[in-house]
Amino acid sequence: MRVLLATTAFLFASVGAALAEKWDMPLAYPETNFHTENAKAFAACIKEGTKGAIEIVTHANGSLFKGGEIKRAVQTGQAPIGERLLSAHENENALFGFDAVPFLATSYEQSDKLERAARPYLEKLLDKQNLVLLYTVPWPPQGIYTKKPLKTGADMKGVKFRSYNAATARLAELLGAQPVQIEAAELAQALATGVVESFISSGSTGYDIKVWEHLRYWYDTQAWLPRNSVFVNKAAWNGLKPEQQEVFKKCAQEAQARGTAKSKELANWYIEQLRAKGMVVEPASPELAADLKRVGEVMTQDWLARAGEDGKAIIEAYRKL
Ligand code: PCA
Repeated sequence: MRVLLATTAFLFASVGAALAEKWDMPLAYPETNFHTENAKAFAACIKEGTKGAIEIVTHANGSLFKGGEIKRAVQTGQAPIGERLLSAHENENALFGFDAVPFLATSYEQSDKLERAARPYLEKLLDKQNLVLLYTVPWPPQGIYTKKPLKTGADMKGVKFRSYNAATARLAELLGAQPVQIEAAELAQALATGVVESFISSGSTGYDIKVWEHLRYWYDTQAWLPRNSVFVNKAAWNGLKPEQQEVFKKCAQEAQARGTAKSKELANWYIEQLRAKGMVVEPASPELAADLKRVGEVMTQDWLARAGEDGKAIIEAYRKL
Protein backbone atom coordinates (compact mmCIF):
# COMPACT_ATOMS: atom_id res chain seq x y z
CA MET A 1 0.00 0.00 0.00
CA ARG A 2 2.75 2.38 0.93
CA VAL A 3 4.51 1.58 -2.32
CA LEU A 4 1.32 2.18 -4.27
CA LEU A 5 0.74 5.56 -2.62
CA ALA A 6 4.27 6.63 -3.28
CA THR A 7 3.92 5.64 -6.93
CA THR A 8 0.66 7.57 -7.26
CA ALA A 9 2.19 10.65 -5.70
CA PHE A 10 5.08 10.43 -8.08
CA LEU A 11 2.74 10.09 -11.03
CA PHE A 12 0.75 13.13 -9.94
CA ALA A 13 3.89 15.15 -9.46
CA SER A 14 5.19 14.41 -12.93
CA VAL A 15 1.82 14.96 -14.59
CA GLY A 16 1.46 18.22 -12.62
CA ALA A 17 4.77 19.50 -13.90
CA ALA A 18 3.81 18.82 -17.51
CA LEU A 19 0.28 20.23 -17.33
CA ALA A 20 -0.21 23.92 -17.96
CA GLU A 21 -2.40 25.88 -15.60
CA LYS A 22 -5.24 27.21 -17.75
CA TRP A 23 -6.42 30.77 -17.17
CA ASP A 24 -9.69 31.72 -18.83
CA MET A 25 -9.67 35.34 -20.00
CA PRO A 26 -13.10 36.81 -20.77
CA LEU A 27 -13.14 39.66 -23.31
CA ALA A 28 -16.10 41.75 -24.46
CA TYR A 29 -15.10 42.56 -28.03
CA PRO A 30 -15.00 40.47 -31.24
CA GLU A 31 -12.37 37.87 -32.10
CA THR A 32 -10.77 40.08 -34.77
CA ASN A 33 -10.87 43.35 -32.81
CA PHE A 34 -7.40 44.81 -32.20
CA HIS A 35 -7.80 44.65 -28.39
CA THR A 36 -8.63 40.95 -28.68
CA GLU A 37 -5.68 40.31 -30.97
CA ASN A 38 -3.48 42.16 -28.53
CA ALA A 39 -4.77 40.01 -25.66
CA LYS A 40 -3.94 36.89 -27.68
CA ALA A 41 -0.40 38.17 -28.23
CA PHE A 42 -0.20 38.85 -24.47
CA ALA A 43 -1.33 35.27 -23.81
CA ALA A 44 1.41 33.97 -26.15
CA CYS A 45 3.97 36.11 -24.30
CA ILE A 46 2.87 34.60 -20.95
CA LYS A 47 2.99 31.07 -22.30
CA GLU A 48 6.48 31.57 -23.61
CA GLY A 49 7.72 33.46 -20.55
CA THR A 50 6.39 30.88 -18.09
CA LYS A 51 7.69 28.04 -20.28
CA GLY A 52 4.18 26.74 -20.77
CA ALA A 53 3.28 26.68 -17.06
CA ILE A 54 0.45 29.19 -17.55
CA GLU A 55 -1.79 29.16 -20.55
CA ILE A 56 -4.21 32.03 -20.95
CA VAL A 57 -7.27 31.08 -22.98
CA THR A 58 -9.08 34.10 -24.44
CA HIS A 59 -12.87 34.13 -24.85
CA ALA A 60 -13.92 36.96 -27.18
CA ASN A 61 -17.19 38.80 -27.73
CA GLY A 62 -18.69 38.30 -24.28
CA SER A 63 -18.85 34.53 -24.87
CA LEU A 64 -17.68 33.52 -21.37
CA PHE A 65 -18.95 36.55 -19.44
CA LYS A 66 -20.79 39.47 -20.98
CA GLY A 67 -18.96 42.81 -20.95
CA GLY A 68 -20.92 44.06 -17.95
CA GLU A 69 -20.09 40.93 -15.92
CA ILE A 70 -16.36 40.62 -16.60
CA LYS A 71 -15.07 42.85 -13.80
CA ARG A 72 -17.22 41.16 -11.16
CA ALA A 73 -16.21 37.72 -12.47
CA VAL A 74 -12.51 38.51 -12.00
CA GLN A 75 -13.08 40.18 -8.61
CA THR A 76 -14.82 37.07 -7.32
CA GLY A 77 -12.33 34.66 -8.88
CA GLN A 78 -14.76 33.11 -11.35
CA ALA A 79 -12.14 34.07 -13.93
CA PRO A 80 -8.49 34.75 -13.00
CA ILE A 81 -7.99 37.48 -15.63
CA GLY A 82 -10.16 39.65 -17.87
CA GLU A 83 -10.44 42.79 -19.98
CA ARG A 84 -12.98 45.53 -19.45
CA LEU A 85 -13.80 49.10 -20.35
CA LEU A 86 -13.49 50.40 -16.78
CA SER A 87 -15.33 53.66 -17.50
CA ALA A 88 -18.47 51.53 -17.61
CA HIS A 89 -18.02 51.13 -13.83
CA GLU A 90 -18.15 54.80 -12.95
CA ASN A 91 -21.19 54.09 -10.83
CA GLU A 92 -18.81 52.33 -8.37
CA ASN A 93 -16.29 55.15 -8.34
CA ALA A 94 -16.03 58.30 -10.45
CA LEU A 95 -12.29 57.69 -10.92
CA PHE A 96 -13.08 54.82 -13.28
CA GLY A 97 -14.37 57.49 -15.68
CA PHE A 98 -11.10 59.45 -15.94
CA ASP A 99 -10.72 58.47 -19.61
CA ALA A 100 -14.24 59.48 -20.63
CA VAL A 101 -14.20 63.13 -19.55
CA PRO A 102 -15.12 64.98 -22.77
CA PHE A 103 -12.30 66.80 -24.55
CA LEU A 104 -9.84 66.36 -21.68
CA ALA A 105 -7.48 64.12 -23.71
CA THR A 106 -8.31 63.89 -27.40
CA SER A 107 -5.06 62.68 -29.00
CA TYR A 108 -2.99 59.55 -28.40
CA GLU A 109 -0.25 61.64 -26.84
CA GLN A 110 -2.64 63.29 -24.39
CA SER A 111 -4.34 59.98 -23.71
CA ASP A 112 -0.98 58.45 -22.73
CA LYS A 113 -0.23 61.35 -20.42
CA LEU A 114 -3.63 61.14 -18.79
CA GLU A 115 -3.16 57.43 -18.28
CA ARG A 116 0.23 57.95 -16.65
CA ALA A 117 -1.29 60.56 -14.33
CA ALA A 118 -4.25 58.35 -13.42
CA ARG A 119 -2.45 55.02 -13.17
CA PRO A 120 -1.40 55.10 -9.47
CA TYR A 121 -4.95 56.06 -8.46
CA LEU A 122 -6.48 53.41 -10.68
CA GLU A 123 -4.11 50.75 -9.31
CA LYS A 124 -5.00 51.67 -5.74
CA LEU A 125 -8.70 51.62 -6.46
CA LEU A 126 -8.53 48.25 -8.20
CA ASP A 127 -6.35 46.85 -5.41
CA LYS A 128 -9.15 47.63 -2.94
CA GLN A 129 -11.45 45.65 -5.22
CA ASN A 130 -9.28 42.55 -5.19
CA LEU A 131 -7.77 43.29 -8.61
CA VAL A 132 -4.25 43.81 -9.95
CA LEU A 133 -4.02 46.14 -12.95
CA LEU A 134 -1.83 44.87 -15.80
CA TYR A 135 -2.25 47.06 -18.88
CA THR A 136 -4.61 49.52 -20.53
CA VAL A 137 -4.98 50.35 -24.24
CA PRO A 138 -6.96 53.24 -25.77
CA TRP A 139 -9.67 52.91 -28.39
CA PRO A 140 -9.38 55.35 -31.31
CA PRO A 141 -11.07 58.76 -30.81
CA GLN A 142 -14.84 58.75 -30.35
CA GLY A 143 -17.28 60.14 -32.92
CA ILE A 144 -21.05 60.12 -33.33
CA TYR A 145 -22.82 57.71 -35.68
CA THR A 146 -26.24 58.79 -36.96
CA LYS A 147 -28.90 57.87 -39.47
CA LYS A 148 -29.57 61.44 -40.52
CA PRO A 149 -27.20 64.39 -40.94
CA LEU A 150 -26.22 65.95 -37.62
CA LYS A 151 -25.77 69.68 -37.95
CA THR A 152 -26.28 70.88 -34.40
CA GLY A 153 -26.72 69.32 -30.97
CA ALA A 154 -30.47 69.93 -31.30
CA ASP A 155 -30.65 67.27 -34.04
CA MET A 156 -30.07 64.67 -31.30
CA LYS A 157 -33.38 65.45 -29.58
CA GLY A 158 -35.47 62.33 -29.04
CA VAL A 159 -32.93 60.10 -30.83
CA LYS A 160 -32.60 56.56 -29.44
CA PHE A 161 -28.94 56.48 -28.50
CA ARG A 162 -26.78 53.52 -27.52
CA SER A 163 -24.53 54.24 -24.51
CA TYR A 164 -21.63 52.09 -23.27
CA ASN A 165 -20.92 53.84 -19.97
CA ALA A 166 -22.24 56.59 -17.69
CA ALA A 167 -20.49 59.34 -19.67
CA THR A 168 -22.07 58.38 -22.99
CA ALA A 169 -25.49 58.14 -21.32
CA ARG A 170 -25.02 61.57 -19.75
CA LEU A 171 -23.89 63.05 -23.08
CA ALA A 172 -27.07 61.72 -24.68
CA GLU A 173 -29.26 63.11 -21.89
CA LEU A 174 -27.69 66.54 -22.08
CA LEU A 175 -28.35 66.59 -25.83
CA GLY A 176 -31.95 65.51 -25.29
CA ALA A 177 -31.40 62.02 -26.75
CA GLN A 178 -32.64 58.79 -25.14
CA PRO A 179 -29.78 56.59 -23.92
CA VAL A 180 -29.95 52.79 -23.76
CA GLN A 181 -26.93 50.90 -22.37
CA ILE A 182 -25.90 48.17 -24.81
CA GLU A 183 -22.69 46.11 -25.04
CA ALA A 184 -20.82 46.16 -28.35
CA ALA A 185 -21.60 42.44 -28.79
CA GLU A 186 -25.33 43.28 -28.96
CA LEU A 187 -25.04 46.53 -30.88
CA ALA A 188 -25.56 45.25 -34.45
CA GLN A 189 -28.75 43.52 -33.31
CA ALA A 190 -29.98 46.67 -31.52
CA LEU A 191 -29.42 48.72 -34.68
CA ALA A 192 -31.07 46.11 -36.90
CA THR A 193 -34.20 46.01 -34.73
CA GLY A 194 -34.37 49.78 -34.28
CA VAL A 195 -33.78 49.69 -30.51
CA VAL A 196 -31.18 52.40 -31.17
CA GLU A 197 -30.41 54.63 -34.16
CA SER A 198 -27.29 56.44 -33.05
CA PHE A 199 -24.24 55.99 -30.84
CA ILE A 200 -20.81 57.38 -30.04
CA SER A 201 -17.81 55.14 -30.60
CA SER A 202 -14.61 54.69 -32.57
CA GLY A 203 -14.23 53.76 -36.21
CA SER A 204 -13.01 50.44 -34.81
CA THR A 205 -16.32 49.39 -33.30
CA GLY A 206 -18.23 50.78 -36.31
CA TYR A 207 -16.07 48.62 -38.55
CA ASP A 208 -16.43 45.55 -36.31
CA ILE A 209 -20.23 45.66 -36.38
CA LYS A 210 -20.56 46.66 -40.08
CA VAL A 211 -22.29 49.86 -39.04
CA TRP A 212 -22.78 50.89 -42.70
CA GLU A 213 -25.56 48.32 -42.92
CA HIS A 214 -27.62 50.49 -40.57
CA LEU A 215 -26.29 54.07 -40.38
CA ARG A 216 -24.89 56.55 -42.86
CA TYR A 217 -22.98 59.26 -40.99
CA TRP A 218 -20.02 59.42 -38.66
CA TYR A 219 -19.00 62.73 -37.12
CA ASP A 220 -15.39 62.79 -36.04
CA THR A 221 -15.95 64.71 -32.79
CA GLN A 222 -12.69 63.52 -31.13
CA ALA A 223 -14.48 63.51 -27.79
CA TRP A 224 -12.12 61.17 -25.88
CA LEU A 225 -10.16 57.90 -26.18
CA PRO A 226 -11.65 55.44 -23.70
CA ARG A 227 -9.50 52.53 -22.54
CA ASN A 228 -9.81 48.81 -22.14
CA SER A 229 -8.00 47.54 -19.06
CA VAL A 230 -6.69 44.08 -18.29
CA PHE A 231 -6.57 42.97 -14.68
CA VAL A 232 -5.95 39.84 -12.60
CA ASN A 233 -7.73 38.47 -9.56
CA LYS A 234 -5.52 39.14 -6.52
CA ALA A 235 -5.52 35.58 -5.21
CA ALA A 236 -4.56 34.31 -8.67
CA TRP A 237 -1.81 36.93 -8.75
CA ASN A 238 -0.52 35.94 -5.31
CA GLY A 239 -0.51 32.31 -6.42
CA LEU A 240 2.07 33.12 -9.10
CA LYS A 241 5.76 32.58 -8.37
CA PRO A 242 7.73 35.84 -8.14
CA GLU A 243 9.47 35.13 -11.44
CA GLN A 244 6.09 34.47 -13.07
CA GLN A 245 4.81 37.81 -11.77
CA GLU A 246 7.81 39.41 -13.46
CA VAL A 247 6.85 37.70 -16.73
CA PHE A 248 3.30 39.07 -16.39
CA LYS A 249 4.63 42.59 -15.76
CA LYS A 250 6.96 42.47 -18.75
CA CYS A 251 4.30 41.04 -21.08
CA ALA A 252 1.80 43.65 -19.81
CA GLN A 253 4.18 46.50 -20.54
CA GLU A 254 4.75 45.18 -24.04
CA ALA A 255 1.00 44.69 -24.56
CA GLN A 256 0.26 48.28 -23.57
CA ALA A 257 2.87 49.64 -26.03
CA ARG A 258 1.89 47.24 -28.83
CA GLY A 259 -1.88 47.80 -28.39
CA THR A 260 -1.50 51.57 -28.26
CA ALA A 261 0.63 51.60 -31.41
CA LYS A 262 -1.90 49.39 -33.20
CA SER A 263 -4.83 51.59 -32.14
CA LYS A 264 -3.02 54.65 -33.49
CA GLU A 265 -1.96 52.90 -36.68
CA LEU A 266 -5.50 51.65 -37.40
CA ALA A 267 -7.48 54.78 -36.41
CA ASN A 268 -7.44 56.30 -39.90
CA TRP A 269 -7.69 52.94 -41.62
CA TYR A 270 -11.04 52.29 -39.91
CA ILE A 271 -12.33 55.65 -41.08
CA GLU A 272 -11.25 54.84 -44.64
CA GLN A 273 -13.17 51.57 -44.42
CA LEU A 274 -16.32 53.42 -43.32
CA ARG A 275 -15.94 55.75 -46.31
CA ALA A 276 -15.26 52.85 -48.67
CA LYS A 277 -18.58 51.33 -47.56
CA GLY A 278 -20.38 54.51 -48.57
CA MET A 279 -20.59 56.31 -45.25
CA VAL A 280 -20.29 60.05 -44.94
CA VAL A 281 -17.44 60.89 -42.56
CA GLU A 282 -17.14 64.51 -41.52
CA PRO A 283 -15.73 66.65 -38.75
CA ALA A 284 -18.33 68.20 -36.45
CA SER A 285 -19.78 71.44 -37.85
CA PRO A 286 -18.81 74.56 -35.84
CA GLU A 287 -22.35 74.59 -34.34
CA LEU A 288 -22.21 70.93 -33.34
CA ALA A 289 -18.70 71.37 -31.96
CA ALA A 290 -19.87 74.33 -29.86
CA ASP A 291 -22.87 72.39 -28.54
CA LEU A 292 -20.67 69.42 -27.66
CA LYS A 293 -18.15 71.68 -25.98
CA ARG A 294 -20.90 73.17 -23.81
CA VAL A 295 -22.15 69.72 -22.83
CA GLY A 296 -18.55 68.64 -22.27
CA GLU A 297 -17.98 71.45 -19.81
CA VAL A 298 -21.03 70.47 -17.77
CA MET A 299 -19.81 66.86 -17.71
CA THR A 300 -16.26 67.86 -16.75
CA GLN A 301 -17.46 69.95 -13.79
CA ASP A 302 -19.75 67.14 -12.75
CA TRP A 303 -16.93 64.56 -12.94
CA LEU A 304 -14.57 66.79 -10.95
CA ALA A 305 -17.19 67.20 -8.23
CA ARG A 306 -17.71 63.43 -8.00
CA ALA A 307 -14.06 62.43 -8.32
CA GLY A 308 -13.02 64.59 -5.34
CA GLU A 309 -9.40 65.17 -4.31
CA ASP A 310 -8.03 62.24 -6.29
CA GLY A 311 -9.76 63.44 -9.45
CA LYS A 312 -8.28 66.90 -9.00
CA ALA A 313 -4.83 65.41 -8.36
CA ILE A 314 -5.06 63.37 -11.59
CA ILE A 315 -5.92 66.44 -13.66
CA GLU A 316 -3.13 68.46 -12.04
CA ALA A 317 -0.56 65.71 -12.63
CA TYR A 318 -1.80 65.36 -16.23
CA ARG A 319 -1.43 69.08 -16.93
CA LYS A 320 2.17 68.96 -15.72
CA LEU A 321 3.20 66.09 -18.02
N1 PCA B 1 -15.68 50.89 -28.77
C1 PCA B 1 -16.30 50.38 -27.59
C2 PCA B 1 -15.98 51.36 -26.52
C3 PCA B 1 -15.33 52.49 -27.17
C4 PCA B 1 -15.14 52.09 -28.57
O1 PCA B 1 -14.53 52.73 -29.41
C5 PCA B 1 -17.79 50.28 -27.73
O2 PCA B 1 -18.39 50.99 -28.53
O3 PCA B 1 -18.38 49.50 -26.99
